Amino acid sequence: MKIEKELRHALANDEFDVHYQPKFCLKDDSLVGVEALVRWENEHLGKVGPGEFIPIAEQMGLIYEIGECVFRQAVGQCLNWNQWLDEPISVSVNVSVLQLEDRRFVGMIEDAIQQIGIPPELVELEITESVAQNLDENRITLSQLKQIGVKCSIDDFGTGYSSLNVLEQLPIDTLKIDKSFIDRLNHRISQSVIETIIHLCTVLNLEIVAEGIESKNQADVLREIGCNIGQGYYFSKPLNQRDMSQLLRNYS
Ligand code: G
Ligand code: G
Ligand code: NA
Repeated sequence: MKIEKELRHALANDEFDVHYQPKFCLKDDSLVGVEALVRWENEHLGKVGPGEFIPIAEQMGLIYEIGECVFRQAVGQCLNWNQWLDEPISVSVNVSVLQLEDRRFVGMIEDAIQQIGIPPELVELEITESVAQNLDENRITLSQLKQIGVKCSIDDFGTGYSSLNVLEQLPIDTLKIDKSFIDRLNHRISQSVIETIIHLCTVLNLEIVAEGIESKNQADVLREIGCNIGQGYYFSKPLNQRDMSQLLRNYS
């Protein structure tokens, strides 16, 4: 009950912040992009993680507005970084399927990108596999987003109930392999599963991002089997805006 009560005023009180976790090219260790992750700090509740409050915001019908706030903040910040970086970096923003299925969503993304003035190809939307539950409708929405020029990725791939056919049936650009696969990389069979996914993505012309890399060994194995991009605590945990700016300064 308490979270509900505080959540209702959190947007108006400007209580949401965005942290950023960098993504690296596994071949040359360059920083290629950042994933935006919402953070909430409330004066009565303290810090509440997105795993806890996002499902409640979804139930309360607040996720659309919170998502727009996070999107504008993250995309604006990414443009700012790109104005002084030598090599462009992309920003990816997590999107709940409920946001995607809101009829205002595509228009909001288009307006925000135009108003902020970021090249749309630097923006990616991360959507979970549950997007496949409403395949026909969501395929149309993803096509409209593609028209705008933003990229779309399937997040936490391999954890949901979708089958491989979503990969060919949805107009997506990137597949993010879930941490649970990376955790089991030292097992021969798990490694074969990832190799097969990578092979499939190559055929389908999809970029691959490995999530939750925690050791050098995992990064080495992934590089060897052809995964190009990775993120995880081995490289960096999510950082607040100031620390992310500092990290970028050290890289440029
Ligand atoms: O950052 P953390 O590990 O606490 O994130 C927990 C979960 O919350 C992750 O699955 C992540 O994708 C999700 N999440 C983080 N930020 C956002 C956001 O801005 N929007 C949505 N819909 N989910 C988010
Ligand atoms: O579901 P999604 O992939 O969006 O979840 C992202 C969350 O996963 C981030 O909030 C981050 O805190 C967490 N995360 C990122 N990298 C690692 C990692 O290497 N190990 C663990 N345990 N969690 C991670
Ligand atoms: Na994500």
